[in-house]
Amino acid sequence: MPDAAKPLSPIDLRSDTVTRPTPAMRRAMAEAEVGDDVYAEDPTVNRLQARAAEIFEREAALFFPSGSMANLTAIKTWTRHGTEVICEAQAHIYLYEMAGVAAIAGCMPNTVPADSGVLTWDLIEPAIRPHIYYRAQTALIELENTHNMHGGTVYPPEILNDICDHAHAAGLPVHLDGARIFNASVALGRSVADLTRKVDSVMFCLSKGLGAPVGSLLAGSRDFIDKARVTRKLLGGGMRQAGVLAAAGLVALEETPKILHRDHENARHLAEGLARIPGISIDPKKVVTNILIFDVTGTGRTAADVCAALAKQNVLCGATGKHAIRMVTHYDVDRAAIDRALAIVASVVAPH
Ligand code: TLP
Repeated sequence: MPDAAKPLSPIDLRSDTVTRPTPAMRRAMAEAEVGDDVYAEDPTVNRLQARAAEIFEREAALFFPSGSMANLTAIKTWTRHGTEVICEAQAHIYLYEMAGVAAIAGCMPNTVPADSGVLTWDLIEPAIRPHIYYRAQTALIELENTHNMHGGTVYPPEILNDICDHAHAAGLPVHLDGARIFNASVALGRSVADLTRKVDSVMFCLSKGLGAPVGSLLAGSRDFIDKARVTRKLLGGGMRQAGVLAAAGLVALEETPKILHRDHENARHLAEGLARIPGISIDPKKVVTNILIFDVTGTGRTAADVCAALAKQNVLCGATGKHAIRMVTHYDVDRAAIDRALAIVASVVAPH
């Protein structure tokens, strides 16, 4: 078939979760040494956990099948039924984790809206419940870095550290949903250990921009991780020969952070192109990592309608509001594909 007639593969900007494992990851999976991880005998899982603990400069880390299970495990380990968890109003744990905070951990989310998703102590403090026996008690503060639904925004480290200092003085632990903490690290030019030093536990995903097929880790003190292992088993997350997954995770952890900057450059380029299309509004300066959310009100169409029209042209993305669309860059979408996507968006939203 001549090239021109070959259908182009979809440009999948729905999420960085769509990345396929690289040949190096697949090789590592095929060759992985394995054992039963419920007995803590899988050498590859143990290696991944030790390496994650080392990178985050923590005593221990624990491997999970998903970020949602790792967040839920942390929340359930830090809290008791009938207590409250403070989080940002568009936090992933609040919007996209099946109300697990309430349904399984038995906690009430106490949500606090923040510009760009970045909470400050001034916003958090009034949400802390007074120590009165007839009030549900605040048990945990949860933060998200980068913040997904605010367009991949990054916490200024001094703000995050200040929240932790005040929380600790108030006797409260802080859990960080760092699904994309490596993106924050690349955007700020600071190590993940540095950015997460003061939080009591941190979750990060191998299966987002880092490109592994499966897996997230929870890192913290030895005592906390020992307790989290019990919670993980309670949730059904004890895995057996999980080394085949951890092997890909190790490759992702060592190799992909070095190239994440390309995703950020592509996201900024995409945002700049979108900002030039009549009817679309986005501030490219606010796009600092690999997620962008733009508004299509000016096109006179809904986000769902624009996404459906784009899908017909092989550009995949998702509506996050009536007029809001999210696109996420990752290593399976290169600059040429971004330029192709921009041309298609321009033609789809152009008045007929
Ligand atoms: N996010 C997914 C969707 O669920 C929205 C995505 O496509 O971005 N924390 C954050 C900040 C996340 O963005 C996600 C996944 C998770 C946790 C959960 O991770 P998984 O999907 O592994 O359970």
